[in-house]
Amino acid sequence: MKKLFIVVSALMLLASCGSGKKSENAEEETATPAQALFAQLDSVAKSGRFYFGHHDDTAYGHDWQYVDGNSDVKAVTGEYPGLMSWDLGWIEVDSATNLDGVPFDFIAQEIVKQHARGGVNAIGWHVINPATDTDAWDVSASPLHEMAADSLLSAKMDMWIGKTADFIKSLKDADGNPVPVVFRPWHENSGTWFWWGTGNSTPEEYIDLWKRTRKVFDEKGVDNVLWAYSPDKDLTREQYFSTYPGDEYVDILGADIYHFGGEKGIEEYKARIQNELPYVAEEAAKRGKLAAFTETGLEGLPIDNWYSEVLLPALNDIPLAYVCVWRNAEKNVKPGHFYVPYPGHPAEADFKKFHDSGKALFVK
Ligand code: BMA
Repeated sequence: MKKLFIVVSALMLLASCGSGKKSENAEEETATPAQALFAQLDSVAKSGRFYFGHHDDTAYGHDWQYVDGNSDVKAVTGEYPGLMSWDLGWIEVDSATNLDGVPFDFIAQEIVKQHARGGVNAIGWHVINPATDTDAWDVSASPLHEMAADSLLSAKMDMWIGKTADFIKSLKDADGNPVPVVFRPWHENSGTWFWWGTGNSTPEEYIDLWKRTRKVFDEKGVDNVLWAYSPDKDLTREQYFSTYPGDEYVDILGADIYHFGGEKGIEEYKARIQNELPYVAEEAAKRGKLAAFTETGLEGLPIDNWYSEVLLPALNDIPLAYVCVWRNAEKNVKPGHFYVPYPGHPAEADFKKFHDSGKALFVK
């Protein structure tokens, strides 16, 4: 779905849409790729539907890896997910593959293919701790406490951010036009498990990290990005906004909320959604932004009708641009770590029902 030349509405231009550049002539304007993606997501959310998303969808599945055109979602429903999510972790150290073994050139190709199908791509980044060079989960050192005063660390961070910026900027369709993507850095910061999260950064340091990220992207002229902010679960509105970078830095207000505890955890999961996503959607609307359920899922799908009887009712018509579940790791690599059913799994029929509900968008 190419929307490079669509006329955008004045309302849409109220949003910062990636580059923060606003139009003087809002009525008759050629949309930037980021604005076109914003409009695409906005119209879906306003129609009461959402793009269904799946992480690493075409890279590997429950019992396959790197088979051209394969997708567990497609194997079950006949269509690819409307949104594909990818991760740039390890691009910062010039690795050819990301932290889960997915080659960056494969990710770039799949992003272009998904865009050509009329689908959407979202990019996250599990960044290595720059103080220890280990991984994103290493909270033994808190580089953000040092960043402002440590010019070497600061330069290293900027260089790493620059590598993600270069990758995103390089995404072009077959005609050489930029492919717009959702970029969702510094996610789940309200949790304590990442080095940029609570306990390892003050709200000011976290917000400075967003400003730093944006500055590097802007200096490199990257404008094919919608920026997504996505803290975790169990947050009051005040807590959610205590680390919010600001309307000029964010296009999509998200939240990561998983279902834990199988059958017994259903009510807790629904309550967690109802406690957070309605105000996220309300604030997004008020600010001219989009809302999204940026990460969710039930690992191993022990509830056969989870998609139509737990997830869908829990969303309860909250206007969301997309709802993204996590990856289907290959069974020999990480057994039981999957979030959509594969052919033969007992949740298959229900996932088809979810697909046919008309609420969740998939692409051919
Ligand atoms: C986690 C798990 C890990 C993976 C990480 C980053 O939720 O899926 O196996 O390495 O995300 O993708």
